[in-house]
Parts: sequence; structure tokens; C-alpha cells
Amino acid sequence: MTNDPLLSAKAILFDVDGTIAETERDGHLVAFNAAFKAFGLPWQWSTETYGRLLKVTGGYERMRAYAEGMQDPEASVTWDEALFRRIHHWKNDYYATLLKNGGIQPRWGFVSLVQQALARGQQWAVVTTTSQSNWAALWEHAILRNSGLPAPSVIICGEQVAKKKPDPEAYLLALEQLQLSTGDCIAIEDSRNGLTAASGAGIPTVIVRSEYFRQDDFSGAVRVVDELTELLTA
Ligand code: XBP
Ligand code: MG
Repeated sequence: MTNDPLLSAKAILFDVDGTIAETERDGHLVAFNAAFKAFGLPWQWSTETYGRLLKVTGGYERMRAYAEGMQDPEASVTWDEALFRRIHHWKNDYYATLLKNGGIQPRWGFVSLVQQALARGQQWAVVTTTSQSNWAALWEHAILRNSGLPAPSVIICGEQVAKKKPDPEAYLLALEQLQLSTGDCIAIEDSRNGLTAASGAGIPTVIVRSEYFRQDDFSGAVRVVDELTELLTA
């Protein structure tokens, strides 16, 4: 019996953005800026500004934080929920097109890691604060098309929770749907918000460093790696 929780877990719970794929800089950020242009907003987020805004999980919530001047007092505009829901929907459609055109691929080692987990009799699940349509587009265009992996046992997306990460709600819902206890699972995350959410649900968590959260404090993680390939067995 191995004492490596990644090998002994009954299920591996994967975060999406930054963990399964580096989707933020070349995906969501590009899509947000295209949406702002399409709707005539005087906003264009730099990679640095977006890096700061990523502390707010949820794209809709991120735009509201920016509009309310979180980062840039000049950014403040009159917040109109219906308008920004349309902007967010447009942005996600654009993001799906980027994926359809092959703009984003899974991180090195992700497909092999899931294949090895399945071969060990483990389940795999997805626990993310991104919108369901964004997961569907990443799954269809970047993962399924090139790997033929079976679908995750459980998929929890942003719309299914009242509170997004760092709240543990998404992970607690995943445990409930998997009908597994915390000790039977392990989470793989890329950010402090994600680590707080998974740990808050009592799930041991491995961190894979990503572009935007490399400098986060990962105290409490059971392991920190730079690439998913470090989690592969020989
Ligand atoms: C990342 C997020 C999401 C994405 C954008 O989620 O916080 O908000 O940045 O997607 P995770 P939406 O790391 O949990 O996968 O615009 O659909 O929110
Ligand atoms: Mg993430």
C-alpha cells in the first residue's frame, strides 16, 4: 500500500484554469479584451492588471471588481448587471472560438496523469469556478479531440455554487456527488484561492505552479510541483 496520497486516493479532483491548461493569459484575457472592444468599453486589461484581478474568482465578479475601481479608479463605470452579463456571455463565446481554433492545449503531462489514474482504478473529477460553457469548450476542443479520455466522474462549475473559490463549496459538492470522504480524495490546484477552497473542504492538495500564481503562498499543500509530469509514475 503506497503512502503517496496521489496514488492511494480513490479520486483526483482537478482544478481547470491554470491546472489542466494555461487558459488565462492566452484565453480568458484575450476574450475579455475582445468583449470590451465589441461592447465599446474603454477598457483593455494588460497581463499585469489581469494578474492582479485574478485574485477575484469568476469572470463576471472580476469585471465588477474592476468597474468598482478595485485596481484602477479611472476604470469605474456605472455598473449595469444585465449589460455585464451580456458582456460575460459574449466573452465566453469568444473564448470557445479560441479553443475551437486550437489556441489552448492541456498542460504537459495532464492526459498521461489521468490515464495513469484510470489504470490504477481511480476516478477523475473537475472542480472549477469557471463557467460550464468554458469547461465544455476546453473538454471538447482541447482534451477529448486529442486524447479520447473518458469524461470526468463529476464536474462542478461556477454556476453550481453560491460561493466561488476560495470558499470550499465547490469541493464539498464534489465530495457529495462522488460519495467519497476527504481522505479518499486529492485535489490538484494552481492558486492560493484554489488551495484554500480544497483545504477548506478537508481535501489534501497538490499544487502545480502556473503562470499567474507562481508567487502565491502554498503553505498547507501536500506537495508543490512545476509541471504535472512530476506527478507521473515511471
Ligand atoms: C478560474 C476562474 C475563472 C476564469 C474565467 O477558475 O476564476 O473565473 O478565470 O472564467 P479555476 P469565467 O481556476 O477555478 O478553474 O469568466 O467563466 O469565470
Ligand atoms: Mg485555477
